[in-house]
Amino acid sequence: MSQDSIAYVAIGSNIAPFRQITRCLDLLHGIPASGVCAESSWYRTRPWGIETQPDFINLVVGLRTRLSPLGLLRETQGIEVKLKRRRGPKNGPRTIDLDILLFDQLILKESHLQVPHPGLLLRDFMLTPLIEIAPDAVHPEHGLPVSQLAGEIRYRQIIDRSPPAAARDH
Ligand code: PH2
Ligand code: MG
Ligand code: MG
Repeated sequence: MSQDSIAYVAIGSNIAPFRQITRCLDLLHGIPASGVCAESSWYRTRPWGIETQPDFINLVVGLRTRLSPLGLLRETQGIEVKLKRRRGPKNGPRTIDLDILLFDQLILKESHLQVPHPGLLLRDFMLTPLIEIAPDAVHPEHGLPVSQLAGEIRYRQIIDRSPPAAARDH
């Protein structure tokens, strides 16, 4: 299966996050021509952007896929729709948010899809779970493994790292 691509997708939720992320992972396992090959710990994180909203749960999954980047984007957007994501204020509360962080070594600067994700190196809630599951993944714009780029982090939102059961909604 040498034509497979490897993509890393960030997941975030701060509305019933335990339930939403559990359902989201089920749906990610069902994406056609793809398979989940890695899943990070679940991180409890302080909200970035708008601070007066509940804490988030963030994690990153690795996918092996034969889809194109746009094909994968359509699938992740389909999952957001299924999980009743409503477009609210930018950086505001959300039932689910799926962001493609890396797709092989591709660099895409489309208005609707930018890869690597422009926030990847700045936000610990994207970079830290990625380093956990794929320390050797190379960031195509820096030409370095992500494990060597932690010094780029500007926003430190992680409170702790918990097993899924400890992140259960109250
Ligand atoms: N996502 C945002 C805005 N702020 N804060 C945290 N902690 N985690 C997120 O995933 C997040 C955020 C916009 O997508
Ligand atoms: Mg996002
Ligand atoms: Mg998004």
